[in-house]
Amino acid sequence: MASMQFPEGFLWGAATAAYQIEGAANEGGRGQSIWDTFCRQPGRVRDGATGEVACDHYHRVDQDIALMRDLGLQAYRFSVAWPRVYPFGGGPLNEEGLAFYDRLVDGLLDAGIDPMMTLYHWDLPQALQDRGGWANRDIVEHFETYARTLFERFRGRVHRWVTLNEPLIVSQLGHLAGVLAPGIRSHEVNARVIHHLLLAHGKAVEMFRELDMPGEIGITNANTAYEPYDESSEHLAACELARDFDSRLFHDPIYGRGYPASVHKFYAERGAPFPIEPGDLPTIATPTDFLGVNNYSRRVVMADRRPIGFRFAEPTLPVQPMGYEEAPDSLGDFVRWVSKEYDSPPIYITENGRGDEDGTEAAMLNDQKRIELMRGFLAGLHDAIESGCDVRGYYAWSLMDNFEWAFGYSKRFGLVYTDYETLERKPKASARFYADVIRDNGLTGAT
Ligand code: GCO
Repeated sequence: MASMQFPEGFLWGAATAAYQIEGAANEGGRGQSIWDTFCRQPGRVRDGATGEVACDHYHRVDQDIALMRDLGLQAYRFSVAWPRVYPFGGGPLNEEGLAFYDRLVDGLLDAGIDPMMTLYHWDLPQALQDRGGWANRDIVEHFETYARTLFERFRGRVHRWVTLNEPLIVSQLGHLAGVLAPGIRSHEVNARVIHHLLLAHGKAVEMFRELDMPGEIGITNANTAYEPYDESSEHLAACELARDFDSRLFHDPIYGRGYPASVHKFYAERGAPFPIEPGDLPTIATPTDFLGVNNYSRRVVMADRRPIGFRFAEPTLPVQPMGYEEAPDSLGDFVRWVSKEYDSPPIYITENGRGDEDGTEAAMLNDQKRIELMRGFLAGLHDAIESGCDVRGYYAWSLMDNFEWAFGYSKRFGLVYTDYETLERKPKASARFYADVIRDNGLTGAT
């Protein structure tokens, strides 16, 4: 393979999220989150798994930072558990929770690793859910209080901030399909959730500016690269519709275009219009500094009259344990699409990777399929950058195997293997591959 050098200063990192790795769910003054509740409900999570221990990162933070340093990571994306900071959502602040993140951030800085902090990666305090959660407009104010606390505390130490992780998944899978916490299935609730997520994001960005925070702020969206089944006008139109309901729903409002007309109409027709109040859309469109892009795969889209006007074609590429097509081009393709659609925003790839079905330790450690797919993703990303897309960094999902939400511990996304009995961490073949990528700032013949 020809050598593929990434731009100078390109940032190489890995990502995790609080509920997926921290454990210590009942320690340090942490309150309950909607994920603690969801995991306790029979049948919600595979094998009845919970995040109570997870990777026990809460107790092993120093060791995990040393691991990152050994891999040569330049950056690390993590999320803060809202219920560690405000155990009841609003109300009293838990200093012990903040102290944990002090230790993490200071440890990263000492190790020369750039911290990227995500404010919300799905673990809403249960106390707020009890008052309607994201469907209740009051949540926006609680989110502002929480964001302000973190901005003030970590000002000057954290330079890259992500407001929300994947609001599309929070809404669609949490409030429409009901397969993730809080497990609700309602168009009416979902329309409210979508709007309040976006509004909370916008308010946090406004506050970041008001506080004159040093650094950068953006949002991380979930993305699929959509391809039309063929170039016929009906399939092309169906593909655009899929993009409306998925990509444009959480990008258009942020880039000042309001909600896509097709999605607006869909919810209005179901008696569930977006609860937009005067001033909301400009707040949501407060300019950000970068766009966080998560991408794992693609979908081929066909026209279909029911229910919305499109459906997904049967996979033609090999299918991974997560059900995703093994589609190495999807990352570069999506980056090209989003760059063209929204006038080339600066981008960080905030997640990208591959999940294995749990198996023997030896098989998990020799993760050649992950290496092969990462190589393909990175080659496609390199092409997109060569063609002018402004991509500034890449965070692999994930640093280590962890709690994969409703799949429990049955799927392994880590560069590092987690032994859930001993909690020992062991770098996989992909960790060594990735360490070489970082050292060489790209793919060389050797990697
Ligand atoms: C997401 C979440 C991660 C997942 C990862 C693998 O993108 O869904 O941010 O928490 O673990 O994507 O499915």
